[in-house]
Amino acid sequence: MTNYFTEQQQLLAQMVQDFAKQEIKPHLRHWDDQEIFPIEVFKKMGELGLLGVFIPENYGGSGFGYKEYATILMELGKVCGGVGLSVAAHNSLCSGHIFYHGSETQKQKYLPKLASGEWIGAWGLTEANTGSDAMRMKATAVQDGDHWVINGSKNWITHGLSADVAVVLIRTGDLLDSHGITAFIIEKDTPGFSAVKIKDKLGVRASETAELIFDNVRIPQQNVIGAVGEGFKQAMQVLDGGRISIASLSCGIARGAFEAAVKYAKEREQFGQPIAHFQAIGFKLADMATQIEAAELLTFQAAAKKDNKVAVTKESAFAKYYASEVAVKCGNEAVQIMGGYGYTKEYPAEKYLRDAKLMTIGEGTSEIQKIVISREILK
Ligand code: COS
Repeated sequence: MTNYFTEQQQLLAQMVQDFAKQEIKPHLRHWDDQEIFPIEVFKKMGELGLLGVFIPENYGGSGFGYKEYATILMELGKVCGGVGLSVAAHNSLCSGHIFYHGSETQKQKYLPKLASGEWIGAWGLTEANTGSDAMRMKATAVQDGDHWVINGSKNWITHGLSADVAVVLIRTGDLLDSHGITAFIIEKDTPGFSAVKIKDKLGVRASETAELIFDNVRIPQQNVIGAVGEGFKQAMQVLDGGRISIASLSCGIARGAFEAAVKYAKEREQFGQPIAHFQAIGFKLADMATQIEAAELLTFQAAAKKDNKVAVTKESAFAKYYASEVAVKCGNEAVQIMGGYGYTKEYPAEKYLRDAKLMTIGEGTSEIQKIVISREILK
Protein backbone atom coordinates (compact mmCIF):
# COMPACT_ATOMS: atom_id res chain seq x y z
CA MET A 1 0.00 0.00 0.00
CA THR A 2 2.95 2.28 0.75
CA ASN A 3 3.47 2.82 -3.00
CA TYR A 4 0.20 4.72 -3.22
CA PHE A 5 1.14 7.14 -0.46
CA THR A 6 1.80 10.79 -1.20
CA GLU A 7 5.12 12.18 -0.05
CA GLN A 8 3.33 13.84 2.88
CA GLN A 9 1.80 10.52 3.97
CA GLN A 10 5.22 8.85 3.77
CA LEU A 11 6.76 11.58 5.95
CA LEU A 12 3.95 11.27 8.48
CA ALA A 13 4.26 7.47 8.55
CA GLN A 14 8.01 7.79 9.16
CA MET A 15 7.47 10.35 11.91
CA VAL A 16 4.98 8.09 13.73
CA GLN A 17 7.30 5.08 13.33
CA ASP A 18 10.21 7.05 14.84
CA PHE A 19 8.06 8.30 17.71
CA ALA A 20 6.65 4.85 18.41
CA LYS A 21 10.11 3.27 18.43
CA GLN A 22 11.32 5.80 20.98
CA GLU A 23 8.28 6.46 23.15
CA ILE A 24 5.82 3.58 22.82
CA LYS A 25 7.52 0.26 22.01
CA PRO A 26 9.83 0.16 25.07
CA HIS A 27 6.86 0.52 27.45
CA LEU A 28 4.15 -1.47 25.65
CA ARG A 29 4.26 -4.55 27.80
CA HIS A 30 4.19 -2.59 31.07
CA TRP A 31 1.24 -0.42 30.01
CA ASP A 32 -0.63 -3.48 28.79
CA ASP A 33 0.03 -5.51 31.96
CA GLN A 34 -0.78 -2.67 34.36
CA GLU A 35 -3.58 -1.04 32.29
CA ILE A 36 -1.74 2.30 32.22
CA PHE A 37 -2.92 5.14 29.98
CA PRO A 38 0.39 6.96 29.25
CA ILE A 39 -0.82 10.54 29.57
CA GLU A 40 2.59 12.18 29.19
CA VAL A 41 3.37 10.22 26.01
CA PHE A 42 -0.12 11.04 24.74
CA LYS A 43 0.49 14.75 25.32
CA LYS A 44 3.82 14.54 23.46
CA MET A 45 1.83 13.43 20.44
CA GLY A 46 0.11 16.81 20.66
CA GLU A 47 3.48 18.50 20.15
CA LEU A 48 3.89 16.46 16.95
CA GLY A 49 0.48 17.53 15.65
CA LEU A 50 -1.11 14.11 16.09
CA LEU A 51 -3.93 15.34 18.36
CA GLY A 52 -5.46 17.83 15.97
CA VAL A 53 -4.81 16.01 12.71
CA PHE A 54 -7.71 17.35 10.62
CA ILE A 55 -8.32 20.50 12.68
CA PRO A 56 -7.40 23.56 10.55
CA GLU A 57 -4.28 25.49 11.45
CA ASN A 58 -6.26 28.56 12.51
CA TYR A 59 -7.61 26.48 15.43
CA GLY A 60 -4.14 25.17 16.28
CA GLY A 61 -4.46 21.90 14.35
CA SER A 62 -2.30 20.29 11.66
CA GLY A 63 -4.76 20.97 8.84
CA PHE A 64 -4.40 17.53 7.25
CA GLY A 65 -7.18 15.46 5.70
CA TYR A 66 -8.58 12.02 6.49
CA LYS A 67 -6.07 10.24 4.24
CA GLU A 68 -3.26 11.56 6.42
CA TYR A 69 -5.31 10.79 9.55
CA ALA A 70 -5.78 7.18 8.34
CA THR A 71 -2.04 6.88 7.66
CA ILE A 72 -1.17 8.03 11.20
CA LEU A 73 -3.61 5.60 12.81
CA MET A 74 -2.42 2.70 10.64
CA GLU A 75 1.12 3.30 11.91
CA LEU A 76 -0.04 3.55 15.53
CA GLY A 77 -2.16 0.40 15.12
CA LYS A 78 0.94 -1.54 14.04
CA VAL A 79 2.51 -0.68 17.37
CA CYS A 80 -0.23 -0.32 19.98
CA GLY A 81 -3.98 -0.52 19.42
CA GLY A 82 -4.59 1.01 22.86
CA VAL A 83 -2.63 4.21 22.29
CA GLY A 84 -4.12 4.37 18.78
CA LEU A 85 -7.65 4.10 20.15
CA SER A 86 -7.09 7.07 22.48
CA VAL A 87 -5.71 9.15 19.59
CA ALA A 88 -8.76 8.20 17.50
CA ALA A 89 -11.30 9.04 20.22
CA HIS A 90 -9.61 12.37 20.95
CA ASN A 91 -9.40 13.42 17.28
CA SER A 92 -12.50 12.17 15.53
CA LEU A 93 -15.02 11.98 18.36
CA CYS A 94 -14.37 14.84 20.81
CA SER A 95 -12.52 17.36 18.61
CA GLY A 96 -14.42 16.18 15.52
CA HIS A 97 -17.80 16.82 17.15
CA ILE A 98 -16.80 20.34 18.20
CA PHE A 99 -15.16 21.08 14.84
CA TYR A 100 -18.03 19.88 12.63
CA HIS A 101 -20.96 21.02 14.79
CA GLY A 102 -19.73 23.58 17.32
CA SER A 103 -20.10 27.38 17.25
CA GLU A 104 -17.19 29.64 16.35
CA THR A 105 -16.82 30.54 20.04
CA GLN A 106 -16.71 26.86 21.05
CA LYS A 107 -14.16 26.08 18.33
CA GLN A 108 -11.90 28.92 19.40
CA LYS A 109 -12.20 27.99 23.08
CA TYR A 110 -11.63 24.22 22.87
CA LEU A 111 -9.92 23.18 19.63
CA PRO A 112 -6.49 24.83 20.20
CA LYS A 113 -6.22 23.20 23.65
CA LEU A 114 -7.29 19.81 22.26
CA ALA A 115 -5.04 20.01 19.20
CA SER A 116 -1.94 20.86 21.25
CA GLY A 117 -2.61 18.09 23.78
CA GLU A 118 -2.90 20.61 26.62
CA TRP A 119 -6.38 19.15 27.12
CA ILE A 120 -7.50 15.57 26.58
CA GLY A 121 -10.94 15.11 25.03
CA ALA A 122 -13.56 12.37 25.55
CA TRP A 123 -16.92 11.64 23.90
CA GLY A 124 -19.93 9.98 25.49
CA LEU A 125 -22.87 8.37 23.70
CA THR A 126 -23.09 4.84 25.16
CA GLU A 127 -24.76 3.99 28.48
CA ALA A 128 -24.71 0.78 30.52
CA ASN A 129 -27.96 -0.40 28.93
CA THR A 130 -27.82 1.36 25.57
CA GLY A 131 -24.91 0.50 23.27
CA SER A 132 -26.10 -0.39 19.78
CA ASP A 133 -29.54 1.03 20.60
CA ALA A 134 -28.06 4.47 21.23
CA MET A 135 -31.33 6.37 20.84
CA ARG A 136 -32.82 4.74 23.95
CA MET A 137 -30.37 6.60 26.23
CA LYS A 138 -31.57 7.49 29.73
CA ALA A 139 -29.30 10.34 30.88
CA THR A 140 -31.42 13.51 30.90
CA ALA A 141 -30.89 17.25 30.74
CA VAL A 142 -33.60 19.63 31.98
CA GLN A 143 -33.52 23.34 31.26
CA ASP A 144 -33.29 25.68 34.28
CA GLY A 145 -33.06 29.32 33.17
CA ASP A 146 -29.91 29.75 31.10
CA HIS A 147 -28.50 26.42 32.33
CA TRP A 148 -29.20 22.70 31.79
CA VAL A 149 -29.17 20.22 34.67
CA ILE A 150 -27.81 16.80 33.69
CA ASN A 151 -28.40 13.53 35.55
CA GLY A 152 -27.46 9.96 34.63
CA SER A 153 -24.31 8.24 33.37
CA LYS A 154 -22.31 7.21 30.28
CA ASN A 155 -20.34 4.01 29.97
CA TRP A 156 -17.29 2.65 28.10
CA ILE A 157 -15.91 6.14 27.55
CA THR A 158 -12.33 6.27 26.25
CA HIS A 159 -10.09 8.17 28.71
CA GLY A 160 -13.20 9.46 30.45
CA LEU A 161 -11.29 9.79 33.72
CA SER A 162 -8.26 11.70 32.39
CA ALA A 163 -10.17 13.90 29.95
CA ASP A 164 -10.25 17.64 30.60
CA VAL A 165 -13.35 18.07 28.46
CA ALA A 166 -16.04 15.73 27.19
CA VAL A 167 -18.75 16.03 24.57
CA VAL A 168 -21.78 14.07 25.80
CA LEU A 169 -25.08 13.17 24.17
CA ILE A 170 -27.99 13.63 26.58
CA ARG A 171 -31.77 13.23 26.34
CA THR A 172 -33.59 16.58 26.27
CA GLY A 173 -36.85 15.27 24.80
CA ASP A 174 -39.03 12.16 24.73
CA LEU A 175 -37.66 8.61 24.77
CA LEU A 176 -37.08 7.34 21.19
CA ASP A 177 -37.55 10.81 19.68
CA SER A 178 -34.61 11.15 17.29
CA HIS A 179 -34.86 14.92 17.84
CA GLY A 180 -34.91 14.52 21.62
CA ILE A 181 -31.15 14.28 22.15
CA THR A 182 -28.70 17.18 22.55
CA ALA A 183 -24.88 17.42 22.61
CA PHE A 184 -23.25 19.24 25.55
CA ILE A 185 -19.66 20.19 26.34
CA ILE A 186 -18.70 19.37 29.95
CA GLU A 187 -15.43 20.46 31.53
CA LYS A 188 -13.66 18.21 34.02
CA ASP A 189 -14.12 20.16 37.24
CA THR A 190 -17.80 20.94 36.82
CA PRO A 191 -19.52 20.18 40.19
CA GLY A 192 -21.46 16.90 40.16
CA PHE A 193 -19.41 15.44 37.29
CA SER A 194 -17.21 12.45 38.17
CA ALA A 195 -15.72 9.37 36.50
CA VAL A 196 -14.75 5.84 37.52
CA LYS A 197 -12.15 3.74 35.68
CA ILE A 198 -13.35 0.45 34.15
CA LYS A 199 -10.74 -2.27 34.71
CA ASP A 200 -9.85 -5.74 33.47
CA LYS A 201 -10.42 -5.31 29.73
CA LEU A 202 -9.25 -8.03 27.33
CA GLY A 203 -7.35 -5.64 25.05
CA VAL A 204 -6.57 -1.97 24.29
CA ARG A 205 -5.42 -1.87 27.89
CA ALA A 206 -3.18 1.19 27.39
CA SER A 207 -6.34 3.14 26.59
CA GLU A 208 -8.25 4.21 29.68
CA THR A 209 -11.96 3.40 29.77
CA ALA A 210 -14.35 4.97 32.27
CA GLU A 211 -17.90 5.48 33.38
CA LEU A 212 -19.01 9.13 33.52
CA ILE A 213 -21.47 10.08 36.25
CA PHE A 214 -23.65 13.20 36.22
CA ASP A 215 -25.27 14.24 39.50
CA ASN A 216 -27.19 17.48 38.98
CA VAL A 217 -24.43 18.83 36.72
CA ARG A 218 -25.25 22.42 35.69
CA ILE A 219 -24.14 23.26 32.17
CA PRO A 220 -24.51 26.77 30.70
CA GLN A 221 -26.55 27.20 27.53
CA GLN A 222 -23.40 28.27 25.65
CA ASN A 223 -22.08 24.69 26.05
CA VAL A 224 -24.87 23.24 23.92
CA ILE A 225 -23.43 22.14 20.57
CA GLY A 226 -25.62 23.27 17.67
CA ALA A 227 -29.37 23.32 18.24
CA VAL A 228 -31.24 21.55 21.05
CA GLY A 229 -32.52 18.21 19.68
CA GLU A 230 -29.87 17.85 16.96
CA GLY A 231 -27.53 15.68 19.02
CA PHE A 232 -28.43 12.24 17.69
CA LYS A 233 -27.96 13.23 14.07
CA GLN A 234 -24.68 14.97 14.92
CA ALA A 235 -23.52 11.82 16.75
CA MET A 236 -24.31 9.63 13.74
CA GLN A 237 -22.33 11.97 11.48
CA VAL A 238 -19.42 12.03 13.95
CA LEU A 239 -19.45 8.22 13.99
CA ASP A 240 -19.41 8.15 10.17
CA GLY A 241 -15.99 9.82 10.40
CA GLY A 242 -14.94 7.96 13.54
CA ARG A 243 -15.48 4.59 11.91
CA ILE A 244 -12.76 5.46 9.37
CA SER A 245 -10.39 5.86 12.30
CA ILE A 246 -11.28 2.42 13.69
CA ALA A 247 -10.88 0.93 10.22
CA SER A 248 -7.43 2.54 10.00
CA LEU A 249 -6.36 1.23 13.40
CA SER A 250 -7.65 -2.20 12.37
CA CYS A 251 -5.51 -2.13 9.21
CA GLY A 252 -2.50 -1.25 11.35
CA ILE A 253 -3.15 -4.03 13.85
CA ALA A 254 -3.65 -6.52 11.01
CA ARG A 255 -0.42 -5.46 9.32
CA GLY A 256 1.51 -5.55 12.59
CA ALA A 257 0.31 -9.12 13.22
CA PHE A 258 1.10 -10.08 9.62
CA GLU A 259 4.64 -8.69 9.72
CA ALA A 260 5.34 -10.47 13.02
CA ALA A 261 4.00 -13.72 11.54
CA VAL A 262 6.14 -13.41 8.38
CA LYS A 263 9.28 -12.78 10.43
CA TYR A 264 8.58 -15.76 12.65
CA ALA A 265 7.68 -18.06 9.75
CA LYS A 266 11.00 -17.29 8.03
CA GLU A 267 13.02 -17.97 11.20
CA ARG A 268 11.23 -20.91 12.76
CA GLU A 269 12.39 -24.28 11.47
CA GLN A 270 10.45 -27.53 11.69
CA PHE A 271 11.01 -30.75 9.72
CA GLY A 272 14.38 -29.36 8.61
CA GLN A 273 13.21 -26.11 7.00
CA PRO A 274 11.64 -22.70 7.79
CA ILE A 275 7.89 -23.14 8.32
CA ALA A 276 7.31 -20.39 5.72
CA HIS A 277 8.22 -23.01 3.09
CA PHE A 278 5.17 -25.08 3.96
CA GLN A 279 2.15 -24.32 1.85
CA ALA A 280 -0.10 -24.44 4.92
CA ILE A 281 1.75 -21.39 6.31
CA GLY A 282 2.29 -19.70 2.93
CA PHE A 283 -1.45 -19.82 2.20
CA LYS A 284 -2.25 -18.31 5.58
CA LEU A 285 0.19 -15.46 4.83
CA ALA A 286 -1.31 -15.04 1.35
CA ASP A 287 -4.83 -14.72 2.78
CA MET A 288 -3.67 -12.25 5.41
CA ALA A 289 -1.79 -10.11 2.85
CA THR A 290 -4.71 -10.04 0.42
CA GLN A 291 -7.25 -9.13 3.07
CA ILE A 292 -5.03 -6.39 4.53
CA GLU A 293 -4.59 -4.79 1.08
CA ALA A 294 -8.38 -4.90 0.56
CA ALA A 295 -9.02 -3.42 4.01
CA GLU A 296 -6.54 -0.60 3.35
CA LEU A 297 -8.16 0.17 -0.01
CA LEU A 298 -11.63 0.34 1.56
CA THR A 299 -10.28 2.56 4.33
CA PHE A 300 -8.52 4.98 1.97
CA GLN A 301 -11.61 5.02 -0.25
CA ALA A 302 -13.71 6.17 2.73
CA ALA A 303 -11.01 8.67 3.77
CA ALA A 304 -10.79 10.13 0.24
CA LYS A 305 -14.59 10.57 0.09
CA LYS A 306 -14.56 12.23 3.51
CA ASP A 307 -11.85 14.62 2.25
CA ASN A 308 -14.07 15.39 -0.74
CA LYS A 309 -16.90 16.24 1.70
CA VAL A 310 -19.08 13.42 0.36
CA ALA A 311 -21.33 11.52 2.82
CA VAL A 312 -19.43 8.42 3.96
CA THR A 313 -22.09 6.53 5.93
CA LYS A 314 -21.85 3.43 3.74
CA GLU A 315 -18.14 3.67 2.92
CA SER A 316 -17.04 4.08 6.55
CA ALA A 317 -19.23 1.13 7.56
CA PHE A 318 -17.73 -0.99 4.72
CA ALA A 319 -14.23 -0.11 5.89
CA LYS A 320 -14.88 -0.50 9.61
CA TYR A 321 -16.72 -3.79 9.24
CA TYR A 322 -14.23 -5.39 6.87
CA ALA A 323 -10.98 -4.06 8.37
CA SER A 324 -11.90 -4.92 11.97
CA GLU A 325 -12.84 -8.49 11.06
CA VAL A 326 -9.58 -8.79 9.07
CA ALA A 327 -7.64 -7.54 12.12
CA VAL A 328 -9.14 -10.30 14.27
CA LYS A 329 -8.42 -12.93 11.59
CA CYS A 330 -4.81 -11.74 11.22
CA GLY A 331 -4.25 -11.63 14.98
CA ASN A 332 -5.66 -15.15 15.25
CA GLU A 333 -3.58 -16.49 12.36
CA ALA A 334 -0.42 -14.86 13.75
CA VAL A 335 -0.97 -16.67 17.06
CA GLN A 336 -1.56 -19.93 15.15
CA ILE A 337 1.59 -19.54 13.04
CA MET A 338 3.66 -18.86 16.16
CA GLY A 339 2.12 -21.81 17.98
CA GLY A 340 3.00 -22.02 21.67
CA TYR A 341 5.19 -18.89 21.43
CA GLY A 342 2.28 -16.97 19.94
CA TYR A 343 0.24 -17.87 22.99
CA THR A 344 2.68 -16.08 25.33
CA LYS A 345 3.27 -12.41 26.03
CA GLU A 346 6.91 -12.80 24.96
CA TYR A 347 5.69 -12.52 21.36
CA PRO A 348 3.44 -9.75 20.01
CA ALA A 349 0.74 -11.88 18.38
CA GLU A 350 -1.57 -12.37 21.36
CA LYS A 351 -1.73 -8.60 21.99
CA TYR A 352 -2.64 -7.93 18.37
CA LEU A 353 -5.48 -10.43 18.72
CA ARG A 354 -6.72 -8.94 21.99
CA ASP A 355 -6.53 -5.35 20.67
CA ALA A 356 -8.16 -6.33 17.37
CA LYS A 357 -11.26 -7.73 19.05
CA LEU A 358 -12.29 -4.31 20.33
CA MET A 359 -12.25 -2.98 16.75
CA THR A 360 -15.25 -5.19 15.90
CA ILE A 361 -17.15 -3.73 18.88
CA GLY A 362 -16.28 -0.03 19.48
CA GLU A 363 -17.95 2.75 17.43
CA GLY A 364 -20.61 0.26 16.34
CA THR A 365 -20.31 -3.52 16.27
CA SER A 366 -19.81 -5.45 13.04
CA GLU A 367 -23.53 -6.29 13.25
CA ILE A 368 -24.42 -2.56 13.43
CA GLN A 369 -22.16 -1.88 10.42
CA LYS A 370 -24.14 -4.50 8.47
CA ILE A 371 -27.40 -2.77 9.49
CA VAL A 372 -25.99 0.57 8.30
CA ILE A 373 -24.74 -0.94 5.01
CA SER A 374 -27.97 -2.81 4.27
CA ARG A 375 -30.09 0.27 5.02
CA GLU A 376 -27.93 2.35 2.67
CA ILE A 377 -28.20 -0.29 -0.08
CA LEU A 378 -31.98 -0.54 0.28
CA LYS A 379 -32.63 3.21 0.59
N1 COS B 1 -25.97 10.65 9.26
C1 COS B 1 -26.94 11.58 9.49
N2 COS B 1 -28.13 11.28 10.07
C2 COS B 1 -28.32 10.00 10.43
C3 COS B 1 -27.38 9.00 10.23
C4 COS B 1 -26.15 9.36 9.62
N3 COS B 1 -25.18 8.47 9.40
N4 COS B 1 -27.87 7.83 10.71
C5 COS B 1 -29.09 8.09 11.19
N5 COS B 1 -29.38 9.40 11.02
C6 COS B 1 -30.61 10.10 11.35
C7 COS B 1 -31.77 9.52 10.56
O1 COS B 1 -31.89 10.16 9.31
C8 COS B 1 -32.94 9.81 11.47
O2 COS B 1 -33.32 11.16 11.32
P1 COS B 1 -34.89 11.59 11.35
O3 COS B 1 -35.47 10.97 12.61
O4 COS B 1 -34.85 13.08 11.35
O5 COS B 1 -35.52 11.00 10.12
C9 COS B 1 -32.35 9.68 12.87
O6 COS B 1 -30.95 9.85 12.72
C10 COS B 1 -32.64 8.33 13.49
O7 COS B 1 -32.11 7.33 12.63
P2 COS B 1 -32.60 5.83 12.67
O8 COS B 1 -34.11 5.81 12.61
O9 COS B 1 -31.85 5.08 11.63
O10 COS B 1 -32.18 5.38 14.15
P3 COS B 1 -32.09 3.96 14.83
O11 COS B 1 -32.49 4.08 16.25
O12 COS B 1 -32.79 2.94 13.98
O13 COS B 1 -30.50 3.69 14.89
C11 COS B 1 -28.39 2.91 14.21
C12 COS B 1 -29.70 3.60 13.82
C13 COS B 1 -28.59 1.49 14.68
C14 COS B 1 -27.56 2.91 12.93
C15 COS B 1 -27.68 3.74 15.29
O14 COS B 1 -28.36 3.68 16.54
C16 COS B 1 -26.25 3.31 15.55
O15 COS B 1 -25.34 3.67 14.80
N6 COS B 1 -26.03 2.55 16.63
C17 COS B 1 -24.67 2.19 17.05
C18 COS B 1 -24.15 3.27 17.90
C19 COS B 1 -22.68 3.11 18.08
O16 COS B 1 -21.92 3.04 17.14
N7 COS B 1 -22.29 3.11 19.34
C20 COS B 1 -20.92 2.95 19.69
C21 COS B 1 -20.39 4.21 20.21
S1 COS B 1 -18.81 3.84 20.85
S2 COS B 1 -17.85 5.42 20.59
